[in-house]
Amino acid sequence: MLTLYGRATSSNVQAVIWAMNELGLTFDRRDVGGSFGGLDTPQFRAMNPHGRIPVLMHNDGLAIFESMAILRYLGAVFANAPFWPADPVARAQVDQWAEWAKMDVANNFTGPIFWRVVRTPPERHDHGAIRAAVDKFERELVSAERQLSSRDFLAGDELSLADIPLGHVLYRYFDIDIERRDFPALKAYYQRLTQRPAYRESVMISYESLRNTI
Ligand SMILES: N[C@@H](CCC(=O)N[C@@H](CS)C(=O)NCC(=O)O)C(=O)O
Repeated sequence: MLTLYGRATSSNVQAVIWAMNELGLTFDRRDVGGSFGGLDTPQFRAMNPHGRIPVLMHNDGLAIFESMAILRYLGAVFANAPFWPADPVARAQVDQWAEWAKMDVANNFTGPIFWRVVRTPPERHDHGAIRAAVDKFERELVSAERQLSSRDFLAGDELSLADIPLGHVLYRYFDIDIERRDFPALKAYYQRLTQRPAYRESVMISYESLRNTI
């Protein structure tokens, strides 16, 4: 049995929900974090000492925190190539893009851009900081644009674990009120993602409850 702890509006939770839906897994989800609270209880801290979501509980015994660790665990237990190949060389080719997408794409979006544009009230917007953050983020997207010019997905022609940390931030990137550079291959990739039921139901959900909350 799989139980996921985390509110559905958390981008890191969405990454895990999207992967589980792509893999056709059945799971329960408990709303914690944000306005639901519950991250400071001894029970939650026993699962994640950092008090953050997502946390995945497998078979009421194993609790895993950190979204990328959870994704790799799900890949190892429930998937194979092309999502998460067993062969170490093929897996490394997926993993190098997954690591880059989390560290250099997702981490340069959520706090630096989404929090500043959506979670911060407009009268406190720091337009210079927002522009600098978007420029930095888009410098990373240049690599994605180049990679996606010759294949349908980040690490090949089919969806893999590498697409999760890149793809889950794109809905908000393309939806929020900012000026964006033109990335034709990335835009076409995003359109392909929006055709996937798992992406629509896990990632393309309202973030209005997060507006002006910091
Ligand atoms: N590196 C962690 C980051 C986890 C994280 O920052 N989670 C946020 C939500 S996206 C959180 O727990 N925020 C507190 C809250 O929602 O109350 C991961 O990828 O899982």
